[in-house]
Amino acid sequence: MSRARFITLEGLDGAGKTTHLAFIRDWLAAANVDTVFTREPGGTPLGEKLRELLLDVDTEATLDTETLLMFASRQELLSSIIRPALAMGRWVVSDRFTDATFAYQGGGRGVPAKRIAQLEEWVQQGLQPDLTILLDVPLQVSQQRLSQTRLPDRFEREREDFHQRVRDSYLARAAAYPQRFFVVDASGDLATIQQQLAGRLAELKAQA
Ligand code: T5A
Repeated sequence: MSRARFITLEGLDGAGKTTHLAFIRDWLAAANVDTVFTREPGGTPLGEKLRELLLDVDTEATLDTETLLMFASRQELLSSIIRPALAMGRWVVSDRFTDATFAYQGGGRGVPAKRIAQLEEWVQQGLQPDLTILLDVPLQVSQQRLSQTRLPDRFEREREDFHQRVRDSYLARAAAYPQRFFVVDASGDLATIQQQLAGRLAELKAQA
Protein backbone atom coordinates (compact mmCIF):
# COMPACT_ATOMS: atom_id res chain seq x y z
CA MET A 1 0.00 0.00 0.00
CA SER A 2 1.38 3.45 -0.90
CA ARG A 3 1.72 5.99 1.87
CA ALA A 4 -1.35 8.12 2.57
CA ARG A 5 -0.92 11.86 2.15
CA PHE A 6 -2.52 14.74 3.97
CA ILE A 7 -2.95 17.89 1.88
CA THR A 8 -4.33 21.21 3.08
CA LEU A 9 -5.44 24.21 1.05
CA GLU A 10 -5.09 27.73 2.41
CA GLY A 11 -5.45 31.32 1.33
CA LEU A 12 -7.37 34.53 1.81
CA ASP A 13 -11.15 34.41 1.40
CA GLY A 14 -11.77 34.51 -2.31
CA ALA A 15 -8.27 33.29 -3.22
CA GLY A 16 -9.87 30.47 -5.22
CA LYS A 17 -9.82 27.45 -2.90
CA THR A 18 -13.23 26.22 -3.96
CA THR A 19 -12.38 26.65 -7.63
CA HIS A 20 -9.06 24.78 -7.37
CA LEU A 21 -10.41 22.08 -5.08
CA ALA A 22 -12.60 20.92 -7.94
CA PHE A 23 -9.48 20.63 -10.10
CA ILE A 24 -7.57 18.75 -7.36
CA ARG A 25 -10.51 16.39 -6.91
CA ASP A 26 -10.56 15.59 -10.64
CA TRP A 27 -6.77 15.19 -10.81
CA LEU A 28 -6.65 12.74 -7.89
CA ALA A 29 -9.62 10.76 -9.23
CA ALA A 30 -7.95 10.47 -12.64
CA ALA A 31 -4.77 9.28 -10.88
CA ASN A 32 -6.82 6.64 -9.00
CA VAL A 33 -5.97 8.08 -5.61
CA ASP A 34 -8.59 7.16 -3.04
CA THR A 35 -9.17 10.53 -1.34
CA VAL A 36 -11.37 11.96 1.40
CA PHE A 37 -12.24 15.65 1.01
CA THR A 38 -13.16 17.76 3.98
CA ARG A 39 -13.19 21.34 5.22
CA GLU A 40 -12.59 23.49 8.26
CA PRO A 41 -14.26 24.66 10.29
CA GLY A 42 -16.71 21.84 9.66
CA GLY A 43 -16.44 18.45 8.01
CA THR A 44 -18.37 16.56 10.73
CA PRO A 45 -21.95 17.00 12.00
CA LEU A 46 -20.71 18.85 15.09
CA GLY A 47 -18.09 20.77 13.09
CA GLU A 48 -20.69 22.00 10.61
CA LYS A 49 -22.79 23.36 13.49
CA LEU A 50 -19.73 25.11 14.89
CA ARG A 51 -19.02 26.48 11.40
CA GLU A 52 -22.47 28.02 11.23
CA LEU A 53 -21.87 29.81 14.52
CA LEU A 54 -18.34 30.87 13.64
CA LEU A 55 -19.32 32.41 10.30
CA ASP A 56 -22.59 33.92 11.49
CA VAL A 57 -22.34 37.72 11.45
CA ASP A 58 -24.72 38.00 14.43
CA THR A 59 -22.73 35.69 16.73
CA GLU A 60 -20.26 37.32 19.09
CA ALA A 61 -17.31 35.43 20.55
CA THR A 62 -14.20 36.44 22.44
CA LEU A 63 -10.89 35.78 20.68
CA ASP A 64 -10.13 32.82 22.91
CA THR A 65 -13.59 31.33 22.42
CA GLU A 66 -13.28 31.67 18.65
CA THR A 67 -9.86 30.00 18.72
CA LEU A 68 -11.04 27.17 20.97
CA LEU A 69 -14.07 26.53 18.74
CA MET A 70 -11.79 26.24 15.70
CA PHE A 71 -9.78 23.62 17.57
CA ALA A 72 -12.91 21.87 18.85
CA SER A 73 -14.06 21.46 15.27
CA ARG A 74 -10.54 20.29 14.31
CA GLN A 75 -10.37 17.73 17.11
CA GLU A 76 -13.67 16.22 16.00
CA LEU A 77 -12.54 16.15 12.37
CA LEU A 78 -9.18 14.60 13.19
CA SER A 79 -10.59 11.85 15.35
CA SER A 80 -13.59 10.92 13.22
CA ILE A 81 -12.41 11.58 9.65
CA ILE A 82 -8.75 12.48 9.11
CA ARG A 83 -6.90 9.97 11.32
CA PRO A 84 -9.08 6.98 10.37
CA ALA A 85 -8.77 7.81 6.64
CA LEU A 86 -4.97 8.13 6.80
CA ALA A 87 -4.76 4.90 8.82
CA MET A 88 -6.61 3.13 5.99
CA GLY A 89 -4.16 4.48 3.43
CA ARG A 90 -6.58 7.01 2.00
CA TRP A 91 -5.40 10.49 1.13
CA VAL A 92 -7.05 13.46 2.81
CA VAL A 93 -7.54 16.92 1.33
CA SER A 94 -8.77 19.58 3.73
CA ASP A 95 -10.04 23.00 2.71
CA ARG A 96 -8.14 24.86 5.48
CA PHE A 97 -6.48 23.54 8.64
CA THR A 98 -4.35 24.90 11.49
CA ASP A 99 -2.40 27.39 9.36
CA ALA A 100 -5.72 29.22 9.05
CA THR A 101 -5.87 29.59 12.83
CA PHE A 102 -2.33 30.99 12.89
CA ALA A 103 -3.25 33.37 10.06
CA TYR A 104 -6.77 34.50 11.08
CA GLN A 105 -6.88 34.23 14.88
CA GLY A 106 -3.12 34.79 15.26
CA GLY A 107 -2.18 37.30 12.57
CA GLY A 108 -5.62 38.77 11.99
CA ARG A 109 -6.94 39.00 15.54
CA GLY A 110 -3.74 38.97 17.59
CA VAL A 111 -4.03 35.71 19.55
CA PRO A 112 -0.44 34.86 20.60
CA ALA A 113 1.13 32.25 18.31
CA LYS A 114 2.46 30.45 21.40
CA ARG A 115 -1.07 29.82 22.63
CA ILE A 116 -2.19 28.52 19.22
CA ALA A 117 0.89 26.27 19.12
CA GLN A 118 -0.10 24.77 22.50
CA LEU A 119 -3.54 23.89 21.16
CA GLU A 120 -1.98 22.56 17.96
CA GLU A 121 0.23 20.23 19.98
CA TRP A 122 -2.68 19.08 22.16
CA VAL A 123 -5.04 18.36 19.27
CA GLN A 124 -2.66 17.19 16.53
CA GLN A 125 -0.13 15.28 18.64
CA GLY A 126 2.54 15.90 16.03
CA LEU A 127 0.38 15.23 12.96
CA GLN A 128 1.11 17.79 10.22
CA PRO A 129 0.01 18.01 6.58
CA ASP A 130 2.46 16.55 4.06
CA LEU A 131 1.66 19.41 1.72
CA THR A 132 0.03 22.80 2.28
CA ILE A 133 -0.97 24.63 -0.88
CA LEU A 134 -1.14 28.36 -0.24
CA LEU A 135 -3.15 30.16 -2.91
CA ASP A 136 -1.70 33.61 -2.58
CA VAL A 137 -3.43 36.69 -3.97
CA PRO A 138 -3.10 40.40 -3.26
CA LEU A 139 -5.87 41.75 -1.08
CA GLN A 140 -7.47 43.74 -3.88
CA VAL A 141 -7.90 40.61 -6.00
CA SER A 142 -9.54 38.58 -3.23
CA GLN A 143 -11.85 41.45 -2.26
CA GLN A 144 -12.90 42.02 -5.85
CA ARG A 145 -13.63 38.31 -6.40
CA LEU A 146 -15.63 38.05 -3.19
CA SER A 147 -17.72 41.12 -3.85
CA GLN A 148 -18.87 39.48 -7.08
CA THR A 149 -20.08 36.30 -5.40
CA ARG A 150 -22.11 36.72 -2.19
CA LEU A 151 -22.75 38.50 1.12
CA PRO A 152 -19.67 38.56 3.39
CA ASP A 153 -19.49 36.23 6.45
CA ARG A 154 -18.11 37.15 9.90
CA PHE A 155 -14.48 37.00 8.68
CA GLU A 156 -14.98 38.40 5.20
CA ARG A 157 -16.59 41.56 6.59
CA GLU A 158 -13.42 42.40 8.58
CA ARG A 159 -11.48 45.49 7.59
CA GLU A 160 -8.71 45.52 4.99
CA ASP A 161 -5.90 45.67 7.53
CA PHE A 162 -7.19 42.46 9.10
CA HIS A 163 -6.97 40.64 5.76
CA GLN A 164 -3.55 42.11 5.06
CA ARG A 165 -2.30 40.69 8.39
CA VAL A 166 -3.86 37.32 7.49
CA ARG A 167 -2.01 37.28 4.18
CA ASP A 168 1.27 38.36 5.83
CA SER A 169 0.90 35.58 8.41
CA TYR A 170 0.32 32.96 5.74
CA LEU A 171 3.41 34.11 3.85
CA ALA A 172 5.46 34.12 7.07
CA ARG A 173 4.38 30.55 7.80
CA ALA A 174 5.23 29.50 4.26
CA ALA A 175 8.70 30.98 4.70
CA ALA A 176 9.09 29.22 8.07
CA TYR A 177 8.03 25.80 6.69
CA PRO A 178 9.29 25.74 3.10
CA GLN A 179 9.32 21.92 2.91
CA ARG A 180 5.60 21.68 3.60
CA PHE A 181 4.28 24.80 1.83
CA PHE A 182 3.75 25.20 -1.89
CA VAL A 183 2.93 28.83 -2.60
CA VAL A 184 1.02 29.49 -5.80
CA ASP A 185 0.37 32.92 -7.25
CA ALA A 186 -3.41 32.54 -7.54
CA SER A 187 -4.02 35.92 -9.13
CA GLY A 188 -3.23 34.65 -12.62
CA ASP A 189 -5.26 32.61 -15.07
CA LEU A 190 -6.78 29.29 -14.05
CA ALA A 191 -4.85 27.17 -16.57
CA THR A 192 -1.44 28.36 -15.33
CA ILE A 193 -2.39 27.81 -11.69
CA GLN A 194 -3.74 24.35 -12.42
CA GLN A 195 -0.62 23.38 -14.33
CA GLN A 196 1.43 24.19 -11.23
CA LEU A 197 -0.96 22.28 -8.98
CA ALA A 198 -0.84 19.22 -11.26
CA GLY A 199 2.98 19.28 -11.21
CA ARG A 200 3.14 19.35 -7.42
CA LEU A 201 0.48 16.64 -7.02
CA ALA A 202 2.35 14.41 -9.47
CA GLU A 203 5.54 14.83 -7.40
CA LEU A 204 3.70 13.96 -4.21
CA LYS A 205 2.13 10.89 -5.77
CA ALA A 206 5.49 9.72 -7.09
CA GLN A 207 6.94 9.93 -3.55
CA ALA A 208 4.02 8.12 -1.88
N1 T5A B 1 -11.17 30.40 9.57
C1 T5A B 1 -11.05 29.08 9.23
C2 T5A B 1 -10.52 30.92 10.67
O1 T5A B 1 -10.66 32.10 10.98
N2 T5A B 1 -9.73 30.10 11.43
C3 T5A B 1 -9.56 28.76 11.16
O2 T5A B 1 -8.85 28.05 11.89
C4 T5A B 1 -10.27 28.23 10.00
C5 T5A B 1 -10.12 26.78 9.67
C6 T5A B 1 -13.99 29.77 6.41
C7 T5A B 1 -13.67 31.02 7.16
O3 T5A B 1 -13.21 30.62 8.44
C8 T5A B 1 -12.01 31.28 8.75
C9 T5A B 1 -11.39 31.63 7.43
C10 T5A B 1 -12.56 31.83 6.50
O4 T5A B 1 -12.90 33.21 6.54
P1 T5A B 1 -14.11 29.24 3.88
O5 T5A B 1 -15.11 28.18 3.70
O6 T5A B 1 -12.70 28.80 3.83
O7 T5A B 1 -14.45 30.07 5.18
O8 T5A B 1 -14.47 30.32 2.88
P2 T5A B 1 -13.61 31.20 1.94
O9 T5A B 1 -12.15 31.19 2.15
O10 T5A B 1 -14.29 32.51 2.00
O11 T5A B 1 -13.86 30.42 0.64
P3 T5A B 1 -14.65 30.91 -0.56
O12 T5A B 1 -15.33 29.72 -1.10
O13 T5A B 1 -15.50 32.08 -0.31
O14 T5A B 1 -13.53 31.47 -1.40
P4 T5A B 1 -12.53 30.68 -2.23
O15 T5A B 1 -12.85 29.23 -2.18
O16 T5A B 1 -11.15 31.04 -1.84
O17 T5A B 1 -12.77 31.31 -3.66
P5 T5A B 1 -13.63 30.77 -4.86
O18 T5A B 1 -12.97 29.61 -5.46
O19 T5A B 1 -15.04 30.64 -4.45
O20 T5A B 1 -13.42 31.99 -5.82
C11 T5A B 1 -14.06 33.22 -5.60
C12 T5A B 1 -14.44 33.81 -6.97
O21 T5A B 1 -13.24 34.07 -7.70
C13 T5A B 1 -13.25 33.39 -8.95
C14 T5A B 1 -14.22 32.24 -8.79
O22 T5A B 1 -14.79 31.86 -10.00
C15 T5A B 1 -15.26 32.84 -7.83
O23 T5A B 1 -16.20 33.60 -8.53
N3 T5A B 1 -11.87 32.97 -9.22
C16 T5A B 1 -11.13 33.43 -10.23
N4 T5A B 1 -11.38 34.30 -11.22
C17 T5A B 1 -10.38 34.54 -12.10
N5 T5A B 1 -9.15 33.95 -12.05
C18 T5A B 1 -8.86 33.06 -11.09
N6 T5A B 1 -7.63 32.51 -11.05
C19 T5A B 1 -9.86 32.76 -10.12
N7 T5A B 1 -9.89 31.95 -9.01
C20 T5A B 1 -11.13 32.10 -8.48
